[in-house]
Amino acid sequence: MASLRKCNLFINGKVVKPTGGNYFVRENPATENDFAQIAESSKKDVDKAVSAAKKSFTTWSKVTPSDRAKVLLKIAAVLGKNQKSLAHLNTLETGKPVRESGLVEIGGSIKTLEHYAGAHTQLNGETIPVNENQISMTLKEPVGVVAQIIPWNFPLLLSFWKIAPALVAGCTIVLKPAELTSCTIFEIARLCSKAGLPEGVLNIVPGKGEITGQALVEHPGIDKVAFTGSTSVGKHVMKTASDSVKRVSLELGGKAPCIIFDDANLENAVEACLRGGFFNQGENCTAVTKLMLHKKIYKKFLDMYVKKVKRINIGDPTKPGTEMGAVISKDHYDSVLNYIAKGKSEGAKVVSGGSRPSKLKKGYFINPTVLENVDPNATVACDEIFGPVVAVIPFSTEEEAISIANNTDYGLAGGLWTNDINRAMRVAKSINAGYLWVNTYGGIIPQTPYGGFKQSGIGKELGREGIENYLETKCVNIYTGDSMPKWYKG
Ligand code: TAP
Repeated sequence: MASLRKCNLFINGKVVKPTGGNYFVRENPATENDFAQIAESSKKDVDKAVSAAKKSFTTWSKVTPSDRAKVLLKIAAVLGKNQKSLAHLNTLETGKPVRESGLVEIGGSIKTLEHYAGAHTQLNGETIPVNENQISMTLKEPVGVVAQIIPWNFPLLLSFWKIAPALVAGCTIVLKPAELTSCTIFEIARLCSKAGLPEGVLNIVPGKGEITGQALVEHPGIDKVAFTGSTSVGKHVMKTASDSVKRVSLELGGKAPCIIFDDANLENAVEACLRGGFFNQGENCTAVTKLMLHKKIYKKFLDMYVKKVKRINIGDPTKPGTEMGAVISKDHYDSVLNYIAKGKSEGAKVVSGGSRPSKLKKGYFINPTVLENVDPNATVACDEIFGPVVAVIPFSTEEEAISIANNTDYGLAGGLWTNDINRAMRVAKSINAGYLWVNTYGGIIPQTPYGGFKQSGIGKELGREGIENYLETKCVNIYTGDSMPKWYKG
């Protein structure tokens, strides 16, 4: 135990031990070796973190937006300086290839910080012409102390999608990382302090969802909850937050369709759908999991695709050349393999993968898996598997494609490939999801608003909308007339 990395709490600018003294052990999913001890924050710890955030709100909310932006840029610079070591740590706790940790988790976090530093100029309200004796104006005010709850698939990037806009808006934060991936964000909190973030502005409380997360969502000192995670936990969070009418934004699960029409550029589509399906081991809420192929190009596309899927280099995620790593945990590994078995039992044919790679004896590795001829109502076509499993579904007409794409309670993301611009617009308007790609797939950039329809969530992150999550709009009405019109006669 003594040699394990220790991940504690970060409250009021200081590293703090959990009040109950409890830790749980996290293993490295690629080696199955114990890797870190993670603090279990109690209700008392959550109280302390919320008090620190509340106290610092009185000063941070008054710092000018341009000075807040300077701090964001300093944090971005510190992340850049430590990119290599942070990427390594991120890979140890997630199992993802270090290339993805560096480029996407750390690189994407830096871009998000830089984008929101620029957004400090967008905190303006407006003036509204009412009548000659009244000026009405809106003021944009920080919402207050926010709870941010993060899943394990992109522990850093998804943290900064929330941290950056909240900070520039003037909010203070208590963040709960996923219990499986708390180490990198804990390191970052320390780096943020070094970069000049005042104490108490960003507090980190690692721990279990049902204890630490629950205490945070219930806490009367929290003004807003920003949650990313599964739809089932999201529903519970929304119910809990309703007791005190906390503001809530939810980024939840997905089951993204990607439709390839018969006039598409197949080479490009194959390339993008590879990344779309297997990037981050498929542990990605926008992963292409319903790959829908027009019957005319079904065989040609599938042959090209499967050939490339089989060449994906899976293995030790700390090596720079590795293209796919391990899934997050033993439980998740079992769940993904169960879905593959279910797919087979419901009639799908495995044309690639389907099991762990024989060359890898330890670690939660699953070969990139393609299931073909999947019925649109089969379990693997409807449930979010959240692993390296792509269900291939044939279709004949545009109407049929749209109907299969929308045959889900989710509505997060999707893609379509065609060289017919009219069809592209028609289909894009018909897909009931919040974030679409046409003739490309994947890559969510901070300038664009991202969020789900239906049971994939409420609200948007990123873009201009992302900052609105952390602002209240106050309307101030000023009377400028000389005498007050009479309402009563007397
Ligand atoms: P969840 O199991 O829902 O966990 C998400 C977070 O909620 C974790 O930090 C978890 O804590 C915490 N939590 C659990 N119970 C809670 C409670 N009662 N009160 C407050 N917080 C609680 O999701 P996951 O397995 O980590 O992540 C995978 C899911 O996230 C997938 O459905 C995926 O689609 C979704 N996701 C969505 C997006 C967007 S942007 N839409 C992005 C990434 C992932 P512990 O883990 O510590 O228990």
